[in-house]
Amino acid sequence: MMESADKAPLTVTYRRAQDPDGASASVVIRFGRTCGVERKPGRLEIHVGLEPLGRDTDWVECWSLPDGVRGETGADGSLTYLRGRDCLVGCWHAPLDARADPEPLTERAYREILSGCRALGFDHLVRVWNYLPAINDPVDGQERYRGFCSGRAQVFEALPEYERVLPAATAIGTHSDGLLIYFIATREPAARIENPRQVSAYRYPRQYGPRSPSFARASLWQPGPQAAELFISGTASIVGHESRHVGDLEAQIDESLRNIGALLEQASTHHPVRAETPQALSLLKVYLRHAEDAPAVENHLRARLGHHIPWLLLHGDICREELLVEIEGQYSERLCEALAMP
Ligand code: 3EB
Repeated sequence: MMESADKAPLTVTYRRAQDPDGASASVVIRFGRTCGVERKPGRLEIHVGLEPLGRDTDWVECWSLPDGVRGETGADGSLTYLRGRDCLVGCWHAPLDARADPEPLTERAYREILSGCRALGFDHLVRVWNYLPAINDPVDGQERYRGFCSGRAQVFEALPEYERVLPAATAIGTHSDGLLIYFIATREPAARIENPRQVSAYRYPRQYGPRSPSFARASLWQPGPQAAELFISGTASIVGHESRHVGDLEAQIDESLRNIGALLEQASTHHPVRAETPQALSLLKVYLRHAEDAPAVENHLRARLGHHIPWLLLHGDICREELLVEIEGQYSERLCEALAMP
């Protein structure tokens, strides 16, 4: 018998919007023009304001809790959440003036997210997705992404030993409106993993903004002795702290994949993770600055990764203006299930 702690605490799949198997998901993430969150009985529906790209665009992302459990939903101000046994999924959403500095709203969002997680008994933020419009536009002489980083850093940097509690993250510019942040929080802390090829984002030099981006390159959640969820942050063509291959889409993809490979190698020093190359990932999400690059990206990813890994292509702005593409991923280890297979 498998210990229930070794079951997937959260299974993430990409499905066709019409797939009836998606009906039992606890969290559904939809892509398109609108941005917001809907609370339904036993279910959250998160609308990310990023248009899907590529040959097939009718995908949704489904998250399921183990044993067909739906989870219990709730809301408190701008925060909507779904509570499972081992994890909390939340979504913070509020209108954001596309011409204003996002700093104060971001600070409020993170205060409310951290206090909400604590109040519900899930103290550890392991993975966060941040979406806001016009991320590269200047406001008061500074890129809006930098204001976002300042607001977020004010909350995280006030925590004791904050570098050890930063979540894995993605921050992408939408063509929609509002600040939308969704996240996974757990009862037990996750391990943080940094990339030896890159300066940790929270130590970026000041040339990238007055406050460093508050995120870990990856986080490793181990809900049981034989199970692990590795969340890989949005990963771009950055080596050290510098952007590489400016203007070269395929080289940026390859550099991002090398960075992901380096993270997997780091993660594989933690039992029970066994993956060492990006081909082992269970899912990928690719953000593309220019919609017209989609066919080239699909071809290149197929050449590098084959046909087996599901990926989604989304139209969004990377938070360094010179970068064309960013890739995030997830890797799930289920040692028991894998050994049980013939
Ligand atoms: C980078 O590595 C690229 O601010 O939360 C990637 C993932 C990036 C997350 C964030 C930013 C963030 O700096 C940008």
